[in-house]
Amino acid sequence: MIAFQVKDLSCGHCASKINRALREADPQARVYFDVPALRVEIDPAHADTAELSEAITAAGYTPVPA
Ligand SMILES: [Cu+2]
Repeated sequence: MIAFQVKDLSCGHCASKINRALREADPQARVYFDVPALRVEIDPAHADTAELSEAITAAGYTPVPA
């Protein structure tokens, strides 16, 4: 499991944008959000931490490994 704190993850709309970006990077990944905790957890099929971080950044958010 790979986890990030995303301080600008403020609502379900943000979560859906991040989810879409992560699934483009790794279509088989399992993605779990805890919006109140500003946290996303990914159980990847093949992507590594750097690739997932880049996908979140490209979607316009700022992930910090957690
Ligand atoms: Cu939002």
